[in-house]
Amino acid sequence: MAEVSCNSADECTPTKKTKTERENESENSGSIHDMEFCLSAFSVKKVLQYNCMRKQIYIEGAFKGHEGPAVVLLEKQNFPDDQETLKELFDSGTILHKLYNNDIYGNYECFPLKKYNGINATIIHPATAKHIEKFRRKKLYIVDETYELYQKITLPYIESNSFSLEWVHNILEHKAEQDKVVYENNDKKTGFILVNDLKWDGQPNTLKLIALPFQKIRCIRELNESHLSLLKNIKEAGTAVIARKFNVLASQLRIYLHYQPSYYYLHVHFAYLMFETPGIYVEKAHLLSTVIRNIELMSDYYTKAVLSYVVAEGDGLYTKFLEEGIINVANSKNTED
Ligand code: G7M
Repeated sequence: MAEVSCNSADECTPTKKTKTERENESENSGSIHDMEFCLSAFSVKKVLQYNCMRKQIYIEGAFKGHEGPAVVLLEKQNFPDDQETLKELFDSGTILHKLYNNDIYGNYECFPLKKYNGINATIIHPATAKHIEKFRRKKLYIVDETYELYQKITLPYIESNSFSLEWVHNILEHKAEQDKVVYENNDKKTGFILVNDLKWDGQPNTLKLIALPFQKIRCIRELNESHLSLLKNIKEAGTAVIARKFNVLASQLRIYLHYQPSYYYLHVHFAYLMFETPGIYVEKAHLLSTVIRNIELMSDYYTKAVLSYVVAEGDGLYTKFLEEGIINVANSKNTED
């Protein structure tokens, strides 16, 4: 991609030139990616999402002279961690401004060399309404689901709206991803397949696998004493094979189930403990060891427990809980618009 550097709209020759060329034409309807442009042509309409943990901002706006909305995602880059590059980061060209100090603690603002100041920019243009909706930060609501609510609202909803489980059946029936299978035990009651998670890039520090049982169970709400041997086998055989093949100890693994999951075919996640993968929050992840212990203490634990989870504004389950008055937004103050 050609580098376009400009400090102000006036300095931005590539855009001016293309604009001049088009002066007698109607506003351009093609994508900006087909020509040179600079960010000063972007006017901000709305911040769709701001994530301070990931250091990301999603902005909706438009490029002057280009038809249609655009979405710009800006994301701060990771720090280099190899010795050679770090040497350059601590270079005399790096500017340090002291903000304050107290005793042995000092707070500084630091401006590294330009090449370490980069921001990743993803630009979608022309963006569709679907893109804008996808990136718009939705309001989240906690639902404390009792077993009665599960039967009345959640179960009918998931029975009619779930994602297809074709990919799960393909793995269990050896029709797909066989090269990604790490372990298989085909006992009907306690057997399972351990397979690389679709999202795993194969790097040891992001290790992520999933165990798919041969027994068909929808989700943790259905678990009881009869499933203990299966759950224990998944834990023991899964950790043993991961230690053998990937040299990761059982004590370095986060082993959990999701409620609500994306796919209603019970599966167990095995992820490297130091990898903070999405979906490990308290309102979603249930540690396998806790699930096993809960059932040992009370066989029908999961038909008695309140399971809390998050629904996002506009989701199918959100709408159902709203209709039933379980989520009440009547007096909610809009804090983000
Ligand atoms: O949120 P939930 O617990 O349902 O997570 C499902 C997991 O299955 C995610 O971690 C996905 O990355 C993973 N996954 C989804 N699909 C469609 C596939 C697939 O086709 N193959 C494999 N190996 N993993 C998948």
